[in-house]
Amino acid sequence: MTIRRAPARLKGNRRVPPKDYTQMWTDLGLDLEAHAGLMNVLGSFYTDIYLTQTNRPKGMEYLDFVISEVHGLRIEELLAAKAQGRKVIGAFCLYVPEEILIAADAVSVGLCAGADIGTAQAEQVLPRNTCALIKSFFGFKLAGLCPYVEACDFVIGETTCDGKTKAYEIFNQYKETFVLEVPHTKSPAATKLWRSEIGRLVEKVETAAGKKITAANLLKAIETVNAKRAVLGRLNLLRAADPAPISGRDALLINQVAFYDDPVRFTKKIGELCDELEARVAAREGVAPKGTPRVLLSGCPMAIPNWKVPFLVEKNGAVIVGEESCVGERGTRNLVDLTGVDISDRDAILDRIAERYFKIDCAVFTPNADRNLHVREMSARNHAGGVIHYAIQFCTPYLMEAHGMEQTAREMEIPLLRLETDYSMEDAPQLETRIQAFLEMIR
Ligand code: BJ8
Repeated sequence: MTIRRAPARLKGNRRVPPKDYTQMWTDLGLDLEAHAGLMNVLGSFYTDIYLTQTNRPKGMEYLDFVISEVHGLRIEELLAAKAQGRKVIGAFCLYVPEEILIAADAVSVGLCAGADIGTAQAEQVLPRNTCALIKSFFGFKLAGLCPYVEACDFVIGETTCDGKTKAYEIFNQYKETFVLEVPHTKSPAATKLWRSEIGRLVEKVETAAGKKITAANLLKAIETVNAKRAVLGRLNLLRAADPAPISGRDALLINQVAFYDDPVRFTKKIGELCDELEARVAAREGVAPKGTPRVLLSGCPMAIPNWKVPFLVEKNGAVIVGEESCVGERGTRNLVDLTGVDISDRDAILDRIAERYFKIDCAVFTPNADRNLHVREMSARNHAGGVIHYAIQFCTPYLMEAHGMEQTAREMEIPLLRLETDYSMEDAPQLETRIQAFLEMIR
């Protein structure tokens, strides 16, 4: 995405003007006109939502830079990796273990999309009452808008919600899609099935990458991904401070970029940002005054550039202090724990990877009490005065779980606001009115 008022690119310490990637996008088969339209819309969106914030941490300049090059430099990096014989593998869900892809020296990229551009094309294939997230990734492919999908050698889908499960059958006609079977309970039989699916994924990745996934490679990959999750965990803890050292918008952006960026570079940069935030906390500095109403977001993932609700919340004088979401703590809590494992035993290491991923509390599971527990923990830890439950329209699993979340919020004696929306901006005024009324309750 080339953003309006894009920061210059950095080469060493030198700033160089933005580069022209037209040839690369043409070679990838993008629809240049549609893509330019997307970049313009996203550019002004980013400027309005992000660059107008005041008192942002300096470390966010790295994120501005990454976003300014998200369809440029990062794609060049992926193509360079491919030129060296590495595979680029895309995924749409948290249940796909990055460690397995990285252990095969592949590059792992997150592919969910958060814009309603391409919806018309998606609706020619999918029912209209499909959730916006599915229509978005589908529409991006059909409209020739996503260089990530085009750069991928293949993508990995999963049997989570019905919409995604069925959409991948069709998506496979446009891009090779390997589907991982995710059970919907955590019974002993389901746990066994999940472990066997991890084995099937290992075989698929090994064959595609032409590389054996060894115990040693897995250990190195686990170290990389654990470090990335640990730094995001550190960021989440720092948000307990009042005044909050970073906005929810910026924290969300960091979590979004975590799906695209090189993991080692990302970890280093976010570590530096956390150092800065620690100094802010010590100096009692923040992005909003002490005592600003604090909100926890809980629900469906918010993929780039789905920033509508966080923007409306913070624009109206609150600060978001946590995301109980796949683009947030649901995706980053729990490291792969190798305690007591024979580190030369590949199967034992894979067991631990399977265990870590099976702890994820997506609403497609039943029962799913852990999610309520996590909302309690996060609200208490980061001192949220209220919870906003965010569900994408037509997302049955999260819409259903809103009921239990209301009960949890009642037990915590904090208010909860249920929002159901899509990726369009049409409902922004109504959402804003409801958010304003909600914030009055927690001031
Ligand atoms: S682990 S939340 S990334 S499945 S919003 S497509 S659930 S109808 S994105 Fe998800 Fe994996 Fe679960 Fe996370 Fe379906 Fe709902 Fe749409 Fe969704």
